[in-house]
Amino acid sequence: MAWSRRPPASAALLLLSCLLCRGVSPQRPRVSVNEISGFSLSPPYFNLAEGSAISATATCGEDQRSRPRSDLYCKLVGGPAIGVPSQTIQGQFCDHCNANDPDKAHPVTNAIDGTERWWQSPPLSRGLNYNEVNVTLDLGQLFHVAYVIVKFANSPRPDLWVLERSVDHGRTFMPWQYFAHSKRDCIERFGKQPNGRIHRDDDQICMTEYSRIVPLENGEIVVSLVNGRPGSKNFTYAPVLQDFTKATNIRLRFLRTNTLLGHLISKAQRDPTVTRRYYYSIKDISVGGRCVCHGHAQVCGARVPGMNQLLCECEHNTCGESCDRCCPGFHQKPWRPATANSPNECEACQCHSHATDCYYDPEVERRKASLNIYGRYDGGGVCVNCQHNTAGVNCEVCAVGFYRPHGIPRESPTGCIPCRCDSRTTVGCEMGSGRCLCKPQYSGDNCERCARGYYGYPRCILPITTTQSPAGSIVECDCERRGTVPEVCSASGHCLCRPEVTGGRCDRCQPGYHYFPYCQVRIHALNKPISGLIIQMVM
Ligand SMILES: [Ca+2]
Repeated sequence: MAWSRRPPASAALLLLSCLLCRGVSPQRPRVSVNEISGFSLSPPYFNLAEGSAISATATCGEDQRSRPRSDLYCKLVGGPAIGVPSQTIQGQFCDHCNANDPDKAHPVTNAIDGTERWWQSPPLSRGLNYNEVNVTLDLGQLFHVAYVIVKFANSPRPDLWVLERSVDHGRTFMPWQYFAHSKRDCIERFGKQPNGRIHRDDDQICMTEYSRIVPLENGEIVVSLVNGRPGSKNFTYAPVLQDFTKATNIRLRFLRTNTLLGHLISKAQRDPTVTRRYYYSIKDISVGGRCVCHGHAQVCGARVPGMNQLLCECEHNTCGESCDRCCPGFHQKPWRPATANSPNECEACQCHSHATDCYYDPEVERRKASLNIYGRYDGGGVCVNCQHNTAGVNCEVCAVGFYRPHGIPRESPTGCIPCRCDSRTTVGCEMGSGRCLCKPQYSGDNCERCARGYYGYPRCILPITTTQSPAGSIVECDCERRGTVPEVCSASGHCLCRPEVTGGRCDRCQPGYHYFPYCQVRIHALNKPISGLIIQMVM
């Protein structure tokens, strides 16, 4: 994993040193320098390719079902001065790929093995469809990628291809950068101006300089995804660039091999002596990147035993593999990435030692209904699963049926004790005093009688239905409640009407009053064209 195990290419070192040089003198070691930008923390860069899984859609010496086969290929130009005769055909240096022979196998894992061995695609003599071959790196988790360096082997660099990324573990891919030999291809194939200036952090550019035929072997392509972009000097303030550099998978989507005489390919494309010289080969892929920790970790590398995964060592009370959420119990404020100006720490909720977790509710914050650990109503933390018979946003009150006597601190785990009230007539009791709190239909110190307007203790119902009462002992009355005074009816069962209402059930207006249940004196309706119907009362 460390650079020291496998020294990177000179270009990689140069890029890496540029990435790390901010605030670091050139004499300092170039490895494992954690970047701290103000309050924002970042883990060091390393070569992500070494720990990734790699696959190719086609490989020389293997058929489409990965069974060994023999494929003849030749180098594009030149032959060995001293060559084995069988390897020279018409002056060309030729050889076979075969997955069965360790010396002639070119599996795609060779592209990240740190040795001189290389991956090779089937020559086009096996089929022109092998112009289109994908090599995909599965990084296993989300990383920020700063650069990709591809070193080719015994073939030129590709003529036409796209570097792509996925942020959803390979379900979908999007372009990162386009490469074409001709400017015309940039426009016609990709709809991009060739070698255009980068204006935005997420511009997908098309470059022509990396598709030249020379060098014929051992060419390199260096793709910097951070340097040269507007946000590169201020990465922690550049959310677009942060998003642009994220990837879980990287795909090299090759579309056309380079050819020595590109304009003759159409004539020669059926000629195997020509097309067996056209293929892709990759000696090494390096991917400079680091964990996505959102500014909340300086270290990323703690591997979960048995799992090929790197984890941010999150600080600032953040949790998750990329410190992308607040830890349980720290949701007083919403999660935010750290910036140079503020660590944006996750803040503990005030649950008075009665809960271990909480969630953030913006509506609670707006109402200033959540107390923070500093005693201020700031933030929107809502405690969940309050213990010890407590309840409330901050577990600050006792649950229904319990009360906390005067003088007992909120934090006391035994502070909330049961009310001494009849649950049939009460809704609990008062905090502090323990005095019983009656349900609406009851009143009295011990809720031992009906409230005003209710009848028939202990049922204490509203008098809304008419029943014949043979004994006359239970008084219920049938009144139109919109027309009565709050008491509804008298003890003898007569409906008590509002002054402007009449009728046995108080269900109509007195003479001279209109529109039950409003029963106004008189109403003029004026139809105005703009404001619509306006009702004007004339008293
Ligand atoms: Ca290699």
